[in-house]
Amino acid sequence: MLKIWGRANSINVQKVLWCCKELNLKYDRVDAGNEYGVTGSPGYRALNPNGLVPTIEDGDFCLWESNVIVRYLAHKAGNGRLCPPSVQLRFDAERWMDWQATVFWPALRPLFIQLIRTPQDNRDAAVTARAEHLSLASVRILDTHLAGRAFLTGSEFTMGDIPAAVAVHRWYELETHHPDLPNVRRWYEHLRQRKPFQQTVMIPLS
Ligand SMILES: N[C@@H](CCC(=O)N[C@@H](CS)C(=O)NCC(=O)O)C(=O)O
Repeated sequence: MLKIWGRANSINVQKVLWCCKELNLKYDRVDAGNEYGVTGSPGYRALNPNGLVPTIEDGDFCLWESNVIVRYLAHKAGNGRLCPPSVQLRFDAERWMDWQATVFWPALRPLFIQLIRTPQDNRDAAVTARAEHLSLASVRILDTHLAGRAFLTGSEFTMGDIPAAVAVHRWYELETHHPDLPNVRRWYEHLRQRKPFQQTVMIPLS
């Protein structure tokens, strides 16, 4: 059976868990990372030299990098769901996955670290303000793109929605200014109705 290493509260693990639930893939998840440790052990480092989560083992095959794991599972088990058969739609989805990893999450992560992981007295107002500004700029990009589209690549839910949506969930959960962004809100509210999203992403931030 597919083995997933990583704590369930990690944004990057959640992408993989959500994808598995969408595809009805069974898996064994092993807690690893932060308070669970494990990731520093020689055995884990042999699987993932970064010492980060998630990592998967699919039989003899080991893979890390959350968005690549989502791509792999969608391609392998999706039968055209999640990973679109159309080359252009597929790379459209991949573009949003890379954008989440290289633009949106680097903007939002400092805000998450400040507001969730840093005691109030130790917070840095300048870091928070900059992260609020940059995060909102990313969410506005999504809002503009989602005008007239149900999902990021068009009418179908794909793997391209997964990374952006886990980050948008965090943005809405954080105590920050949430201006009215009707297209993002509609897309997010739809995703909140999906059971796999409820089961894997809609848990308290920690
Ligand atoms: N680019 C990597 C980043 C992985 C990453 O930063 N994982 C975080 C959790 S979200 C981690 O392992 N943090 C240290 C820990 O949990 O011990 C991916 O997308 O998989």
